[in-house]
Amino acid sequence: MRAVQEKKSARGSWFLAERFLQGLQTVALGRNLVYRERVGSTNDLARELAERGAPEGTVVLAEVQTRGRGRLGRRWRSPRGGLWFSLVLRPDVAPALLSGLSLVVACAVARALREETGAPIQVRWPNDLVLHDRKLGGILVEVGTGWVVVGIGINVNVPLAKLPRDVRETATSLLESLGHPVDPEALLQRVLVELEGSYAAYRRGEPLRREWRAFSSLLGRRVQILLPEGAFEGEAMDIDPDGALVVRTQRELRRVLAGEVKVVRDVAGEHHGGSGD
Ligand code: BT5
Repeated sequence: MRAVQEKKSARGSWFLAERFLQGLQTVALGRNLVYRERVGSTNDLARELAERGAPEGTVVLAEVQTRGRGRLGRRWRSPRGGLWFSLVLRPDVAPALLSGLSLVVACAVARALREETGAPIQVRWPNDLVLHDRKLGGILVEVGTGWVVVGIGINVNVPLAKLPRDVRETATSLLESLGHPVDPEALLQRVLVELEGSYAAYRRGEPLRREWRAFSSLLGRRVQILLPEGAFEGEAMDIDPDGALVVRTQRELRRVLAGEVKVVRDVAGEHHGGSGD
């Protein structure tokens, strides 16, 4: 990949729209690009634009978010050095299929990051990008009438010292893991290309389960599932065609469509291959 050179604008930004668009190899994703050096949340701005008719594929990119959001109103820390962006999509798929969208996106991003860096990035069901079990990024899917906004946050050149202590304990960045900075512009171009391909396959209804399993950081491991109604433990067995996590407890197999997962410890001596759809 391209090395990081001194490609800085007057304000110290790494992003130059003209150069970015010239090197972008997508048909639609990112062709309409809204860049802000600083914004509350790219998801909020993308939602506003989606409501006002922004075309599918619109990307909202910011260098710093002051009110970055995670799921369930949690905060997403977004200092300079990360890739913080949102896509406006208008998928014409059955609402039931939308639950799989964050996995589709997470796998496409993981694939792009692997190709660009060679690092063994995985997806921790349902929406985390992880590297050696530490959180490298997250996906936030928000659904409105006639639009879906997909927010993607990746700790690219973020020094861990820029994250608060509690986040630092479980997070990582490419800078921290690889020991050198990565060109965010080339990374974003690659992510958009991979996303465009996966999104097209998803819209055609193609099975993407093989990839979900191959990228999963959870299969074969002992996990704790946290649900609003309580927690339970079991072994993560599979991801089903709808994108639900299948967990074997002592008594039964349970399908989990949404929730929080923690790895408890590895199940010794068991191997679960990721074959078949
Ligand atoms: C997510 O939420 O992982 C979704 C994050 C989506 C962020 C993108 S950035 C562009 C777009 N605009 C937005 O406003 N959001 C999207 P969740 O699974 O709820 O995880 C949130 C938790 O991750 C927090 O409670 C922290 O513990 C942790 N966290 C916060 N900032 C982090 C960071 N930079 N790196 C790693 N972990 C972080």
